[in-house]
Amino acid sequence: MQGLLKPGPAARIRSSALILGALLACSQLPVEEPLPAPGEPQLEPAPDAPALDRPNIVFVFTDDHAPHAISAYGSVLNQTPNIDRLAKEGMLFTRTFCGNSLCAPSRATILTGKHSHANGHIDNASVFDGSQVTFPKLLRSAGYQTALVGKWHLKSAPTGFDHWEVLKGQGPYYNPPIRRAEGTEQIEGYTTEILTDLGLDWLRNERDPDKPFMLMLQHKAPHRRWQPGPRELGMYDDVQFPEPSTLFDDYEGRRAAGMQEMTLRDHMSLEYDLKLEDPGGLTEEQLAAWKEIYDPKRAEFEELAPEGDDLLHWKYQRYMQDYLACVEGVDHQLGRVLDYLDESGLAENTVVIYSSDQGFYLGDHGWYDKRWMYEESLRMPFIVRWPGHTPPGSECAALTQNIDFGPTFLDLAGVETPSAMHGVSLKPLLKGDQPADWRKSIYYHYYEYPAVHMVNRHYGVRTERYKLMHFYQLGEWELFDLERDPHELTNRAADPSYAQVRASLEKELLKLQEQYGETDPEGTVDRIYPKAAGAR
Ligand SMILES: [Ca+2]
Repeated sequence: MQGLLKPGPAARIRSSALILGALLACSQLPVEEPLPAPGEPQLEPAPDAPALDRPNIVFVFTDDHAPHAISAYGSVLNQTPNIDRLAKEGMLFTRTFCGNSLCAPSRATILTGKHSHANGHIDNASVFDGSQVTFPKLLRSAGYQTALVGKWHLKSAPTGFDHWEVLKGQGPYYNPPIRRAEGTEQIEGYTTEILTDLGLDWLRNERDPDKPFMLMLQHKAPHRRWQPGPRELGMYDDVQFPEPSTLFDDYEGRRAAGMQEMTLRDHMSLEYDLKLEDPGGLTEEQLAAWKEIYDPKRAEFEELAPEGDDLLHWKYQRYMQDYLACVEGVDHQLGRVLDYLDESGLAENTVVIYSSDQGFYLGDHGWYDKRWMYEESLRMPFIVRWPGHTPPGSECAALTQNIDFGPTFLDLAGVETPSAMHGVSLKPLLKGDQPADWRKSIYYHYYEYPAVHMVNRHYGVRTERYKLMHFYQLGEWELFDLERDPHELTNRAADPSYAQVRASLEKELLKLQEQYGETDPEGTVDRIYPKAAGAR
């Protein structure tokens, strides 16, 4: 079944006028009024806002996929041909950052266009307040069909979607229970492939072809515990990966960094993370395929019995084999989505985005996981293909954040962004124009402490060149000159030659906290969890 009409040359010439018309029409929508709950009839698009000219949006979103494991971002570890294809045909953002490097908070920020303290979802223990204004709700009110497939992770039932089917919690890599409004169904197979099947099935068979659509296809992979699919099992077994230069970091001058519990050396589990034990939940057939690959690895480990630095070298290689095989699964499945868009004729009027909720440590600083404002976990991959608009193969280095995703999707649909959202539309950037008054810094705040991995709470500011972080529970400041010290190994906070830089960054940080309304940053946790204050 054909979806949206493929506009011919004449239609394309008219499209900008129609988009403007749609924008004017939609800008009159009273966005603060109650929005339809799931299942309720949605508003019809205004008569002068022809649905066929508004672009569809396909948001392919993964979990914990660091940009430095994407070849378009210069990975020295792996190839990601399908993500690279998107970059070749669209725009790759080199400075897109999360505001709080954690799974659920990043998702809540994307939905609401607000930093964590304002949407209330400051950590993974939070329950998302689904009554908030979100970009899917606004798109739905403007006549878009909205669908969510995959990892949700926000505990409360999804709101703002015509169609949703999500993993329960984190979801497993194999045989996932899929939660829908009408109940839960377990589907046999590999989760990355199943979610893609479900997303494609909705595109092919379930949506209304007369309306524009927005699909969020959100994978579990490559989240911990990194279980490759049948197609990718063992694919990197003969590869020796280059180690990051900071694998043996001693955290000198960075007290908080020395206090965490997320090193490959001491905290990555041989049994759970590196599969010296078989994972549960596999069918007989899946387990047989698994054991064929992993039993020899176990035998090799027992024979080598590595210790000390040798064990760290061994762990890094095993970690990368599994993590990158999960990435390969994601990349392969993205290829299926891109192929379908081509075959169906939808590609021409569909904006495709590839992103992930935050970056990740791939042995950098000796770590796995995320949470820190250091570069590897602060960065998000963000690649956008908007046919006829994004210059193919282009790069954008403007400072951008996950608060901007929602406003951008709204703008693409001609819907006005509510002023309460912190983010701004990236549409001018997508067309190759950077406004002269574009932001000069981004804000960050991580709250989940004490908790797994024991990363202290911190907030901070990053400009194009510098980063200032405040670990306020420790009274510690860190300042990095990213131009001279891209791996953030030398803390300049107390360096007199950086005193002026620090003063200016402190001022910028205060400015951002005022702008975003986090005027009591050290009290945010107590405000959001008044009863648990002190216990968290
Ligand atoms: Ca994540």
